[in-house]
Amino acid sequence: MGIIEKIQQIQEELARTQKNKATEYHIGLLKGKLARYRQQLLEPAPGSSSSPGQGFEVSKSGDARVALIGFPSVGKSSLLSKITKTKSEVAQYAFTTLTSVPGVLEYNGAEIQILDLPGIIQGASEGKGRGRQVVATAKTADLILMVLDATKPEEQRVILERELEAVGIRLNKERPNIYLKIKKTGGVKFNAISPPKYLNERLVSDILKDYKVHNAEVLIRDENCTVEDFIDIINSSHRSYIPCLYAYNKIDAVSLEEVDRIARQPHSTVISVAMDLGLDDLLERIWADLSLLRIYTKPKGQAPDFTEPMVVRAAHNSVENVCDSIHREIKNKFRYAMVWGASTKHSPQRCGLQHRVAEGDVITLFTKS
Ligand SMILES: Nc1nc2c(ncn2[C@@H]2O[C@H](COP(=O)(O)OP(=O)(O)OP(=O)(O)O)[C@@H](O)[C@H]2O)c(=O)[nH]1
Ligand SMILES: [Mg+2]
Repeated sequence: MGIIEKIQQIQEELARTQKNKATEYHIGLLKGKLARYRQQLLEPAPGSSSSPGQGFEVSKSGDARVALIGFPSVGKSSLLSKITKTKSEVAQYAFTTLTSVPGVLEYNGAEIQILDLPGIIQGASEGKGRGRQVVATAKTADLILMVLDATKPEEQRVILERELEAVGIRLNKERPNIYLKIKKTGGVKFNAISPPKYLNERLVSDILKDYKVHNAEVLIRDENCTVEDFIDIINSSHRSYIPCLYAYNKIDAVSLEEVDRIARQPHSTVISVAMDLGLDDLLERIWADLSLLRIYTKPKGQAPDFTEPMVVRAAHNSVENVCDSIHREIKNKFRYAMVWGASTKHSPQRCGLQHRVAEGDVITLFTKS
């Protein structure tokens, strides 16, 4: 039996099995197996040198990358052509775009790479169309901008979410708070900070066994962690936690009430590329979801240049990160930094490499000559 048949078999069994306390354990094991086969499916066949993204990957540039993911003809290329200087072919028929087309969005002094991609459909993650390459590229993005047709909003969103999930992308979700360390001996040691609602020692050990892990330390730090969360932790090298913004395009084609309803959904924004509606708001939302900070460097004895910010990620905002984004060698010569702004108690404040900067801070680096 091939992997696809095995996957189908498990999916059928999951569909037939009623969810209740008695079947919880069995369902958990099935889910673990399913994730393992899905992973095998995504790995290139032994002997073939091609990775799923090959011949497709555009090199990363700028301060961040946003991938446009959506069904054919929802207006991805129209959007790229509108918000960047790049022109990507637009047409009425499906599958107009056949490869990835990068453009640059200049915003708040940052350069944000926007990747227009071919449309994807149900089955993309299993290799339909250029789906495999598209979802593999999506995995490299700092933000997924899911472009949806406002005339069929839910149906497209649910299918695309499922396709991205299938390749290990987790949208708008934090990495589950579970500690797992695989060991050489000692069996499975199971601990939890408070009694987990959906996990127990037997289930966790048996899922691990299916992955041929017999010795490990497991600590469930959050009682709400699910079986899916635990499976994600086992497969953590194949999981990407990426923020996602849903952009509903073509609102010129639906009623005001419908626009209002869609706009209230979480992580959602409504636009009409054709009618130029909602685009400023969209850019603001992209910026916010990327969590970028603007830092201004001030040469000693001169005024800072507020026209040219340095852009750093909110998650990597130490003075050391600032040094690294200027030059690889700088931190070796680092003595201290003077920082003005929201991150300091008084301005200026003398700071070390570990200090974390905030949006709008001004910084001067003092180095050994
Ligand atoms: N009514 C309406 N039509 C739009 C809007 N934006 C784009 N379109 C039309 O939708 C069609 C498809 O646009 P594209 O930008 O090529 O769509 P795509 O998502 O890039 O499609 P693929 O490359 O095939 O995946 C074109 O005829 C556009 O003119 C909009 O806001 N409103
Ligand atoms: Mg296109």
